[in-house]
Amino acid sequence: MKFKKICIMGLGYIGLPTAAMFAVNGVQVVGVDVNPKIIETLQRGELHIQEPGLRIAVKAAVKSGNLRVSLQPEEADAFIVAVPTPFYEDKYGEYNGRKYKLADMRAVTAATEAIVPHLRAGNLVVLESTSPPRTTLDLVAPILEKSGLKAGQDFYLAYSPERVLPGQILRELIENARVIGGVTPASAEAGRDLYAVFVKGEIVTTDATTAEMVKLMENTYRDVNIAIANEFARLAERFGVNVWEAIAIANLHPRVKILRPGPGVGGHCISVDPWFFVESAPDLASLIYQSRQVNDSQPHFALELVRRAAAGNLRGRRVAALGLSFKEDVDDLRESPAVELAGLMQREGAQVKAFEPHKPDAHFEQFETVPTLEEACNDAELLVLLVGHTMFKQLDPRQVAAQTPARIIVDMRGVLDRKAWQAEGFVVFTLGVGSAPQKVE
Ligand code: SAJ
Repeated sequence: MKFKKICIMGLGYIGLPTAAMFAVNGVQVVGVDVNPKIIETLQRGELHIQEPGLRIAVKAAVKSGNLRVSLQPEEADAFIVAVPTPFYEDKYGEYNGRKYKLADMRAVTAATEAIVPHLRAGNLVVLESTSPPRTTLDLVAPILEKSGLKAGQDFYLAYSPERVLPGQILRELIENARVIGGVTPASAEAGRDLYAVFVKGEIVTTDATTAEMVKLMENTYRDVNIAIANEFARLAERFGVNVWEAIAIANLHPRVKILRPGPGVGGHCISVDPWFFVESAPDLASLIYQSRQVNDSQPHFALELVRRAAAGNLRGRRVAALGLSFKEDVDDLRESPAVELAGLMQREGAQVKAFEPHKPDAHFEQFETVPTLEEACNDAELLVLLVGHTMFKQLDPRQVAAQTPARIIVDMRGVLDRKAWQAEGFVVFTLGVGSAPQKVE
């Protein structure tokens, strides 16, 4: 199948780069978003999100004459839905005393409904948003069929999850393997033809529900793996062991790959997607539920380490919080455990000054933010490294010692060279590093 014109619903971290990719590869793209501010920003030639290489890609797409943005969809050969699927802040499900989060599918519903008046026989519709299993069949298909056309017969319908890593979206969009699940084999094939326009990685076709499950399984696997790393960190502290050393040695085993402990799991994928399984089958997903509990409670475990570093009491202590994003080298602060921990420290009575190098103008109600490292550190008593940004990994302890009166540093990411910092007079507390003596008494 050949696609001359497509409509992409949702111009966020996935929709916008995808729109740019199609446009620079010769497809006419109408990028649609319901937020007028986003449309205005893009029309001015500016971006509302930061992602390496995205500015250049969008510029090239606009210059090619193939990318237009609009508040409304219009007739096209294919429609891609790439809108957010967060969970409700105020609604929960419950199973056997376990409270679980519920997916908010309103954006998917609204975007799909907006397509209906423009849907024509022979069109392809692809859902990309991460969704609970069976969403394509049970939610999207019935809405689209209000057009009078039948999914799989009159139009093609497929699910193809985005699986790109924030910070590397453009490269991964092109190079990653892509899975396309059709409600019929012909729908999957139509999806393959569409994405083959720019995807260089392998394109695997399957059915829609399998593709939905694949996406959730990938992120759930990672969440469970990080949960066990976090539990190992807790155990290591109890036993007086350095978890980083222990994990590095365990990972030398050819069939072991333990991920990294940290102050918690954030972002809008790994900390969200496992809930889609729990919500869809709470009676079966108990390990997944338990892992979510471990990772969600990790900021509190990390707070305990800061408390210890402050000799048991944070009240009145001046704390420099280094990094706020949900992970290293990105500017995304959504669902960030660093933000949560900074808030927890402030709530414990500390005077927190937080610095996020990738968003120096970030603002929060719960604690103070400052635009430079110097301002965060110049009167601090405690430095707490929350995010393993390259910039922080490269800090020279001697230079930092000259900029701050603090001589205590807490490393939540296991990225600082403990000996080098100790040599400059710092007392170093690292998450997952126990202090119990390791010799026979
Ligand atoms: N984290 C750890 N320890 C680790 C790895 C990560 O604590 O060893 C934390 C990070 O600090 C962060 C969170 O987990 O707070 C998530 O970070 P991430 O790098 O694991 O994942 P995301 O959310 O940036 O992107 C993931 C990716 N999924 C997988 O690697 C299986 C990406 O490929 C997906 O496209 C993305 O989710 C998504 O959109 O679903």
